[in-house]
Amino acid sequence: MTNSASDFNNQLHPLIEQLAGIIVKTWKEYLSLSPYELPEGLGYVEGKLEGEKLTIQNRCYHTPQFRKMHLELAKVGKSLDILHCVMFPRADYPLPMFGCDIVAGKAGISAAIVDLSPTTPDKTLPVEYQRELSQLTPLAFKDIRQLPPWGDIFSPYCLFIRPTNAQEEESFLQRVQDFLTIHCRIAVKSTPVSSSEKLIYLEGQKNYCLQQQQNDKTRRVLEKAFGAEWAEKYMTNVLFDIPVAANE
Ligand code: 18B
Repeated sequence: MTNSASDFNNQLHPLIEQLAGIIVKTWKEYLSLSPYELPEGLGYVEGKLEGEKLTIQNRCYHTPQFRKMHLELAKVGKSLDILHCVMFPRADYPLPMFGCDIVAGKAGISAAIVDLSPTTPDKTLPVEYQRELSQLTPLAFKDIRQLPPWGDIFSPYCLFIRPTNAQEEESFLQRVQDFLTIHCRIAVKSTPVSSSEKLIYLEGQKNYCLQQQQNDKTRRVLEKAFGAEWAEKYMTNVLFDIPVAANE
């Protein structure tokens, strides 16, 4: 993939293009990136969803602090553009999960979500994160969306909206940039925990992935284009693969 997914024949929704650019730029600014190889054949994929072509492009890195940083851009014909991004910390770093999803349909963006989600058993964010996040300027959005039941993994700082105008789209971009910058700054200064404590964070990440795997809306899009078996494999191996202690 090139810098802002410009090798897609058709352009993606402008907010997705912009956010993809911001994510990669911020990663490069703060972190020391190495390429991460996705499972064979899953870097670029094409399928057919109800007669429309589904194209998926993945961009993936790892760093000393992060096992896998995944940015995915998907396009379903002319009707649906999706940005998906997750940063999986190495389990011996006591860090939350950064996650972001934008779903843009014909009528505009229906879902824009960003969070730094806890990986501790008490489901609270580390104090440095709470301090930084609580100092961000409060933003007003008209259409705040309700999280599904599996969304109990998200923090109180989770933002889940349907932007109602250009100003709100801009505010959402700003908030993702804020979350990402806070996360990268704290991550590069953090130090690894003991091997027994690591198991706790591993469990937290496992719970995050198992809950995200329950997102039927994501699954349905993938199933229609590629079939149930492929969708299951993609959700559990690429989107939300559960980390294994030995690989960390
Ligand atoms: N997701 N999303 O990433 N999802 O991956 N997404 C939808 O308006 C895809 C993440 C999240 O209300 C929708 O309702 C596809 C991450 C939540 O039940 C569609 C891919 C997070 C909802 C897709 C993808 C996340 C949601 C319906 C792979 C958060 C609402 C759009 C490229 C950190 C779920 C709508 C609900 C919705 C599809 C959240 C179509 C295919 C990382 C909470």
